[in-house]
Amino acid sequence: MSASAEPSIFSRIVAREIPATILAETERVIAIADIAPKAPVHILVVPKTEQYANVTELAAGDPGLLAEVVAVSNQLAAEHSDGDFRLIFNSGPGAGQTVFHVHAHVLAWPGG
Ligand code: IU
Repeated sequence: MSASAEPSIFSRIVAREIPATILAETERVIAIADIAPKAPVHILVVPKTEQYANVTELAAGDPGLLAEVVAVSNQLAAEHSDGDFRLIFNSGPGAGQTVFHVHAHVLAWPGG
């Protein structure tokens, strides 16, 4: 858990405490449809641990887990679009980060 006492929104989704459209799940990662999509395909790929607030912490603390996030993102872009995708990690409130449990935004535009 992060410094805050409450589990993050994503931890609550992992625990099935609140609903989400789950598109993929591994032992360490979950992927959900973003509730406010910014592209025709907008998927969040989230490490199940909320130990890392942002991608810099994740890269430093568990590079293998970051690699798994990228691999799952690639697989989902192939399944839900044509394989091309944009991968975004908002890092910090000034960059638009609102959930401080690291997550990748996979954005894709099927058919270009
Ligand atoms: P951000 O990078 O921290 O701003 O991304 C948070 C994302 O989580 C944002 O795109 C929201 O639409 C999305 N989201 C969600 O999919 N389900 C939720 O219950 C909540 C936020 I709260």
